Amino acid sequence: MEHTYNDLLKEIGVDLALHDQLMEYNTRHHTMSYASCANRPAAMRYFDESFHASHGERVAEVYGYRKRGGKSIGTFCIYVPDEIALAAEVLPIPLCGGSHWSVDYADKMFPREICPLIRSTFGMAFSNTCPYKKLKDGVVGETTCDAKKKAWDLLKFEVMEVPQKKNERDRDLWRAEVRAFKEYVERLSGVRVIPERLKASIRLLNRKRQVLQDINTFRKLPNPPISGLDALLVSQVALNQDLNAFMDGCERLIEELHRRVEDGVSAYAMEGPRVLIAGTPSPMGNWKVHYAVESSGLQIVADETCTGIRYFRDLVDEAPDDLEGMIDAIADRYFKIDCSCFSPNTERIEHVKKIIEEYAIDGVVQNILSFCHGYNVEAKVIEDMLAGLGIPSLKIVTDYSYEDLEQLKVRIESFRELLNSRNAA
Ligand code: BJ8
Repeated sequence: MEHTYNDLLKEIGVDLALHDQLMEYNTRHHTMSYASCANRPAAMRYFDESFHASHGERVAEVYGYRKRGGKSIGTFCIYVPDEIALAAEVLPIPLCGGSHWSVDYADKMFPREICPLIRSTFGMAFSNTCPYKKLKDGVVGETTCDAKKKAWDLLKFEVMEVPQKKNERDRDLWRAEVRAFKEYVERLSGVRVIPERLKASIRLLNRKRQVLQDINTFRKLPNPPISGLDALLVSQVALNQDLNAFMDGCERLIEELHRRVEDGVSAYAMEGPRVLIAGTPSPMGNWKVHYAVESSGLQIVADETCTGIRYFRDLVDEAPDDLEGMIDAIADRYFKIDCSCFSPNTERIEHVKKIIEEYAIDGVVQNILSFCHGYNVEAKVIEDMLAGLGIPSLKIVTDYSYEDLEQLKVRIESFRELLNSRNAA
């Protein structure tokens, strides 16, 4: 384990001994998961390094930014509009945890019967192993699932109200919330959001999403040059690293993927059924289900999650030039996100159908985090829709621990056999 940043981590209140344990745990699972990949692009090195840098070099960058007077906020959900934060010179830091190592530390405040994403995130904060704990000037939660909503109450965070339906009056409420968020970040930094700055941040984040779309387009090919595990790592890194460095890393990857396609190089050693992962996100540290699926001979060619298509599918309309028009365009883009907290969530069904067609999906694995009632209940709607299309699906409800890995693999292998027999017929 590298100790280059220990002085800094200590200065910002990180418990070094526990932090070493956390990093040892995460590194072990990262190594195990990615050692299973047959043929990784060389350009993935940047993303592997970024996994470590998120607890070292990136921390130093954020620290330096704040030392120079910059402001930052912690966030937990892709509903928080980064464009507006950046236009007010506030750096958003997504804080969702994906490691099983920290979940028990959440007992200090939270019941055990809630989603591991929430427990892992706050377990890191309570054990003083989250390096960003003291590197922020505010925290913004959102009214998505019940567990998150109530967590924000306990912790007294700033909260954006995400409506639960998608009618016109809900859109108006959301537009008002986005305007309130603008005022919040302006107050925090003392920097007014002006049209020029907002336009620039809209373009920057559209470019970031476009780059992610470009990478994922390669996954539509019959022999994908990038695996599902690698595509997941790219999405995880997207949430933490410096934007320009991230996009440079993606450009290098795209160039290599083009070369691989020309040379007929696949990321997979053998052919296998093409699957879509649908459901809850897999933040940094959580590679379990992707590892179980791909090491069982399936190819994950798309992720219908917030660490996948849900994050980069929609761009902000760049046509408006006036401030109000731009804010509405941003609000409308985020309002298209099809989280299971919406009722009804018909857009999600249509989106899944579209992915199945575009990515030539043979089967769907619904990956649901334990105690995520929204995605778990909605899984039945997805399953019924898939049955109507003749697409087999497998629902996995699991947490971050690796205890059930072998059981998962047994279920996934029989799912692979089912898909293989259908493909052979
Ligand atoms: S837009 S999926 S990032 S809320 S998995 S904490 S929903 S109990 S993470 Fe999410 Fe925003 Fe929705 Fe995406 Fe709750 Fe479910 Fe846990 Fe979740």
